[in-house]
Amino acid sequence: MAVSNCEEITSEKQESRLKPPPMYKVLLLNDDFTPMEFVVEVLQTFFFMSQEQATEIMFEVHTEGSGVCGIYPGDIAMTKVEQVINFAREHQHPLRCVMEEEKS
Ligand code: TYC
Repeated sequence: MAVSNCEEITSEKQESRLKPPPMYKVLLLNDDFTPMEFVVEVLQTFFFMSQEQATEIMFEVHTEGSGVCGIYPGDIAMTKVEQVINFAREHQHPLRCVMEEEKS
C-alpha cells in the first residue's frame, strides 16, 4: 500500500514536471442584443486590448459567432469569465463568455 502510494506520488510529480499546465481560451459569444460599443469596452477593460484590437475581435464575434479574447491558466480564465459575466449583468446585457481548454 505504502509502496503503491509512493509510486503514485512519484508518477504525478513526473507528470507535472513533463506536462505544462492546461491553458484555457476565453471566448465571447455573439448575441443580438448586446451593443457593439459595450463589447469593445469589455475587451479593453478586461483583456487590455487597444480600441482597434477590441473592435476587430468584436466584429469577429459578431460575424463568426465567437472569438478568442485571450488564453490563460485555468484560475485566471475563470476569473475573466466571471468578471465579464458580472459586468454584463450589471449593465443588463445578455453577453455570454465561456472558457474552453486549449488543445495544442
Ligand atoms: N451582435 C451584436 C449586435 O449586433 C454585437 C455583439 C458582438 C454582441 C459581440 C455580442 O460578443 C458579442 N449588437
